[in-house]
Amino acid sequence: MAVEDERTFVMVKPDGVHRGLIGEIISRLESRGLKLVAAKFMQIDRELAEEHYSEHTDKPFFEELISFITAGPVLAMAWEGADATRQVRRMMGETDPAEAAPGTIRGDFGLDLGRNVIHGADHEDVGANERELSLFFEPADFVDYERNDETWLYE
Ligand code: D4T
Repeated sequence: MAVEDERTFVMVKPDGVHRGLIGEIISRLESRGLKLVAAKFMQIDRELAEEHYSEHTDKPFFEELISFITAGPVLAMAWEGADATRQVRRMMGETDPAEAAPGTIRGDFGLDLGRNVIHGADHEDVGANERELSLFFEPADFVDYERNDETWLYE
């Protein structure tokens, strides 16, 4: 069984939570074969938001981004699977929901760049997963188990 488990950080943003999309999003990731290994339903404070989005500090949309991500609860998660980071990004679609392909999460559930429902660590930024996972989780938060269907998910 070639399970090259890669662990990736995913978050349902406040718009996704308020719009009742948590179940839909988890369902898509689960059905794809990814494995949920940590989850935290929480309110992000300003300090964590600024740290999480530190790469955007100087961008004109930074303040709006911070107030949006702290405006309601989020569901922070860690998912594992082969090529997990890139596969989650593909399932999310383009950053701007208006450009995201139908069939992707943003393409099916969003219309506005500032309300794009979901975050996933950037697969082109090699340190992103480690950085973001450690911002939101302690090592003990990750649950080690095998999905019962792994034999049928991976050759
Ligand atoms: P996140 O980080 O939220 O998963 O989005 P992406 O990884 O797909 O995209 P990003 O880091 O470039 O943007 C972060 C966040 O900022 C919002 N945003 C972005 C915005 O409000 N206005 C903008 O012009 C841009 C580029 C949307 C996502």
